[in-house]
Amino acid sequence: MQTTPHLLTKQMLQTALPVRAVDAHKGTSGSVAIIGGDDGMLGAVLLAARAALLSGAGRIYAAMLCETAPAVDLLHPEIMMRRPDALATLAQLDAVAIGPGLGQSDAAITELTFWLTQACPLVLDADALNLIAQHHQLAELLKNRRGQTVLTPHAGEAARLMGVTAAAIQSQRVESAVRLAQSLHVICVLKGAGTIIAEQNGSYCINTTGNSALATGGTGDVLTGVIASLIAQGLAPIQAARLGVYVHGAAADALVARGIGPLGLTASELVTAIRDVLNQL
Ligand code: NPW
Ligand code: AMP
Ligand code: MG
Repeated sequence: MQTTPHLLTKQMLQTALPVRAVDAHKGTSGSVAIIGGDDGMLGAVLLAARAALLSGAGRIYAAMLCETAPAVDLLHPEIMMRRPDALATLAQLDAVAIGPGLGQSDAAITELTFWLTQACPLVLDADALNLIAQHHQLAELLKNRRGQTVLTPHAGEAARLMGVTAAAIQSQRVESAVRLAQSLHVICVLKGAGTIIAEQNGSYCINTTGNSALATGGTGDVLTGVIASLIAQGLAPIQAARLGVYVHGAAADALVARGIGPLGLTASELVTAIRDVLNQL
């Protein structure tokens, strides 16, 4: 493990932005799918999908497990709603995020199992992490994936994955993130104040943006959508994780500077602010 922490700064990211060529078309801007949304948690998928859209991906698909999933996102009809099983037949998905509001049903396990065996880059969040913590066979599939994987646990989810308490994770954040990256063969984004992005080789960096206005429902789902969108636009997963975490925090900082928060900042407002930050970086 490196001995000096690398603080994640703007200068480290300016050379790693998605490039939109003059002759770009939606196909070259990347296709991304977000999967989750069991009963009562449809908003998690909508937030992630909207974040993917406003972060620049060309085609965004959203799939919800809930039987009564809406046919369209009326705020963002750009997003293409699909039944989860219909995603499997799509010709090309450049990144898939699974977990926001996914729940822990048998259908959720079936979905996760399928995507863990696919080669496309994956972002795993929320209930996908809870399922992996509970089912040994899912953890084995994850370790043996062909494609790259980004995990985005908060301290509670990291604790479940490692079989320890959230307090233990918080007292050893860098070590926990690196250990998860190494044991599960992933890039680990350990969220919270000073989010850590750790790699399998023991390298890590610590984010310098963000504030406690982010301590509200849905902000983690937004981060998942941003990272998946950046991967779909061609960034290496490690660059997408770093840039995604940085702009997510910077957007919250910009909102608070405008008096939107620390109290009452919403995940939806964060999505729009992330677009501003990405275009101004
Ligand atoms: P305590 O007791 O609160 O201190 P869960 P979740 C513990 C979806 N959502 N950061 C914490 O302890 C998500 O996508 C849907 C965070 C508690 O025991 C998931 O699928 C929304 N937690 C699902 O809901 C908006 C910490 O962990 C537990 C912690 C559940 O996700 C909301 C909380 O984690 C949400 O995103 C820390 N630093 N330390 C929607 N609009 O549809 C300890 N904990 O049980 O995984 O719950 O994160 O809300
Ligand atoms: P989740 O717990 O999955 O909803 O994710 C919450 C998001 O908000 C993550 O990106 C966290 O890093 C961020 N966040 C929550 N609380 C804080 C805090 N006190 N300071 C900075 N970032 C935070
Ligand atoms: Mg979350």
